[in-house]
Amino acid sequence: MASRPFIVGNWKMHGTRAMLSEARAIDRAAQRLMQVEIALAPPFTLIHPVRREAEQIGVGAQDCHPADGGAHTGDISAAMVADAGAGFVILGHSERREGHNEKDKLIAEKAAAAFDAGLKVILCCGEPMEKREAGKAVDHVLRQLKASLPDNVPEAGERLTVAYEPIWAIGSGEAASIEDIVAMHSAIREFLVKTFGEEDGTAIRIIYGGSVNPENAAEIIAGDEVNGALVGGASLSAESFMNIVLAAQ
Ligand code: G2H
Repeated sequence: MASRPFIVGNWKMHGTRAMLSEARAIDRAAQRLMQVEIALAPPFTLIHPVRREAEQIGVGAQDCHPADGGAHTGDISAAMVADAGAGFVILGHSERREGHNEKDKLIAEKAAAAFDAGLKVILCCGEPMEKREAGKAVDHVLRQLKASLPDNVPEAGERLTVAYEPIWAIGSGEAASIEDIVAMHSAIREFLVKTFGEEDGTAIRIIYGGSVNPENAAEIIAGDEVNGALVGGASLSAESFMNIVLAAQ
C-alpha cells in the first residue's frame, strides 16, 4: 500500500497565466507538507509554466494522443507533454469519454503511449447513475477498467494510479457516500491484485474523485483503500486545495 496520500488537482479547462499565483502558493505550502504527495494537472498551455514555478509538487497533463506524432491537427503526444514538464497524464476521464466520444480501446492506446514516453498514468473509471441504480456499478467499473488498461503496464505499482469517479458525483456538489466509495475501492483493489499480483496490485493507488471539497475530504481520504483524491472545482484556489491536502495528512 502506498504510504503517502496522493492529492491531485485537475484544473480541467480553467486557467490562464493569471492562475500561476495559485500554483506558486500551492507549491510553497507543499514544502511544509511532505507527508502528502501533491500534484496539479493544468491545461496543456500551463504545464511548462507551472513546472517552472513549482519545485515541490508533481505536474501532469489531462490527456495525450496515442500516436508519437504526425498529421493530427490540434493534438498533443505523450512525448510532448513529457517534454513540457509533465510527469503523468490523466486518461479516461468521463468528460473525455463523453465530450470526445473516447472509448476504452483508445484510452488503452493512450495509456500505452504514455508509459512508452516515461509518464505515469492516472486512469479514470466510473459509473453513470443508471448503472448504480440498477445495482451494476461494480460490474460496470471493473469492465471499464479492464478494457482501458494496455496489455503492458510497466512498474504498475509505481506508475499506475486508478481514479474512481462516479459520473453523477462529478461537479455536482454531491460526493458519493463513504460506504459506496469504500465498497468500490475494495472491488477495484481485488481486481488489481488479481491482474497485477500481490505486490503491484496493493501498491497501485486508488484515488476518489467527484465533488471532493475541504468539508468532506477528511472522511473520504480516511476510507479503507482510498489512497487520495482527484479534485476538480476545489483545486482552483490554493486555499481550498490546501485545505483538502491538510485534511489528508
Ligand atoms: C471529477 C473531479 C476532478 P470535481 O471530475 O476530476 O471534479 O471535483 O469538480 O467533481
